[in-house]
Amino acid sequence: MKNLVLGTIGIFVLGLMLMAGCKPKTLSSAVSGDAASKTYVPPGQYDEFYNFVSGGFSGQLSVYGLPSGRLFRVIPVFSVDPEKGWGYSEETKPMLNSSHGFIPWDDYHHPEMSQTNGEVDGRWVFGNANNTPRVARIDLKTFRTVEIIELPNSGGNHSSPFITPNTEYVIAGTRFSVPPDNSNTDVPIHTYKENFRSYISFISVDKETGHMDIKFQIECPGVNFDLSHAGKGPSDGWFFFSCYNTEQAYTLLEVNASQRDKDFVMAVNWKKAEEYLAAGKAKKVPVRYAVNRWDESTHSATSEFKTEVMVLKASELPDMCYMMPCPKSPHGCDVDPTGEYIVGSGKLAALVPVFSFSKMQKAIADKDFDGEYDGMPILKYESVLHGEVQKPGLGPLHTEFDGNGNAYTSFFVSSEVVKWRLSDLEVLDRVPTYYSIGHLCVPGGDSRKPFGKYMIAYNKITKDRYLPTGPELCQSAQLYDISGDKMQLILDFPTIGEPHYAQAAPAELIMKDQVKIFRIEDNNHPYATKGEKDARVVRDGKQVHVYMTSIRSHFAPDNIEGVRVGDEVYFHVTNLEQDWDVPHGFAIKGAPNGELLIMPGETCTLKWVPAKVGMYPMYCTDFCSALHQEMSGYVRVSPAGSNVPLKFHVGELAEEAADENM
Ligand code: K7E
Ligand code: CUA
Repeated sequence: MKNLVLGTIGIFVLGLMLMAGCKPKTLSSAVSGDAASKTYVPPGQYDEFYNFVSGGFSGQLSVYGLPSGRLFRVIPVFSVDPEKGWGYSEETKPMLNSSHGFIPWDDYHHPEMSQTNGEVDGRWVFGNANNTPRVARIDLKTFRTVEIIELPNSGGNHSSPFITPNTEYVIAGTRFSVPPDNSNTDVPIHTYKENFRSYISFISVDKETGHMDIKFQIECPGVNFDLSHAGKGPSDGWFFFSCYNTEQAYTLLEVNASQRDKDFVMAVNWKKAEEYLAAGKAKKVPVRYAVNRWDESTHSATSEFKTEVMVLKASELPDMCYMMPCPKSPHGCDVDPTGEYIVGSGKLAALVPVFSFSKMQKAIADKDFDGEYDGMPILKYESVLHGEVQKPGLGPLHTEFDGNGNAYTSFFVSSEVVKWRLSDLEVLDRVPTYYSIGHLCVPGGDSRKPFGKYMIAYNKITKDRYLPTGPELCQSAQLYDISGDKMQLILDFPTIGEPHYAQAAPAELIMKDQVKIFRIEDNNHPYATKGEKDARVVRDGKQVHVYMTSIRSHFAPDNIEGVRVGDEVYFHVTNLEQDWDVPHGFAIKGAPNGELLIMPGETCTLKWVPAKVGMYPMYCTDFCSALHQEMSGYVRVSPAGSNVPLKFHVGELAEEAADENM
């Protein structure tokens, strides 16, 4: 008992350190010498890299240039964005559907770019929703979220969305175990061991369309999967997951899930899992989850609900899952570019263990086991260990690689990045971060072929770094040049939301297939208006459909009368422009949602139910031309039951409209 109490106090102290992080004593900027020239990108010139940074609790993905740190775009993913009408226009609403209804927010932690042959291919960025478990796919042709798939049997989709070397699968491991969806979920929380399970979802990705589908899930005992990475090269066909709370605690986890000296990295042979699936070893389980897809031919999203999933049980199927002991409450789980080394980062460990894939294979062949965990063999720690990085720093979280045999590990508690060599585990260099770094990113740093050159630290705390902004301060990114032996801090810039993971890739790779306009001939939106002569207003009972066009610098129609209080008015606005960078916006007074921001050749719909009689100006919200301020119009709203006839026009003056019902 005494030991437990003392141990508990120790953990509390460490916990406090973890919470606060440590701030280096000196407050100097630590930027030296030629830093400015290394990050200066002259006006009019392009950056060398795109940097995709998750926004954490903002639910968004932000796009920066490196080395300048310039912000180019914020992409709504698990969020609504009135600036772009995302989640407000009728077309985008289905993207945020789930079995819990419309969910306008989530917590986005990990961007992961698609790969071909283990190399970043620049097609898609995936992302995880940590709260209501979902995985998103963002298309880098349009920088839009084009698919969101929900995950059944899951709680807290944190170990996600990491991918296999040919983007065969995106995987998603549950952080919070829960009773399976089709079981009795109304059970006492203290029955955790008996009733709670963790799941890993293998989401297949169609090579052509990118469409995601849950191919199968693996059911495991109730632990917390934290992070993961796929094997590559020799370890292709395997997946590695850090798991904490192997104590299976369900309350005061900071103490109760920190009891064991070692938790695990779980190694999953997914090729074996595929064999079991093909051999009919999976159980078909009833569930309900949403698959939301954006279709750029109709410029609209649809939601579909799926009702079953195939489940493989880890405890019942041999040779599929193995546990590698890993000190202590591991967070990051990173595989080096050769695929031989797997780095576990125990948040409470004073060292960084590096596992060897070839030793792991040998240990499996020799049945070099140390008991089992719920039916899964535990491999002997010494047998699978390549070695330990000694005295690296405090609170290791994540590791990235430069492709030259070096690893870079972030240390939250000691606020630093440590560079070490994979072969002999020697520490080569360390640099402070300002402050409390979480993830870090080297361009291509989790792929088979890192692009190297830079390392970016993503920091949780920025006290005293920038002009203060009240109680909440920004988080930050810091850019280091890693082309030499020593890491050099060259820039720091604030981020949107809280950055967790990030990815970066050379600009040419991302620029090559980008869409500039949508061809109006290819617009298959059911309410598209392809020329001004087709602009019209159609009443269908209480519904009023406005087939509207926009082109510099007017809407057609721009005068509408005969709308009544309580009508459901749908403005289907087609942007007729066929020029790059000429969106038009649309807004109407009193509309309780966002604007529309319509790209050239696209159709977007704003729904509006006028509640009061009145004259409602509408206008273009994007400064599109010299006569942008003229791009406006009126909708006259009459009382419910009024007999003002439905009328619409553009450019027609009173003397021409002699039959007017005034
Ligand atoms: Cu921020 Cu990857 Cu959610 Cu570590 S996690 S920091
Ligand atoms: Cu169109 Cu401003």
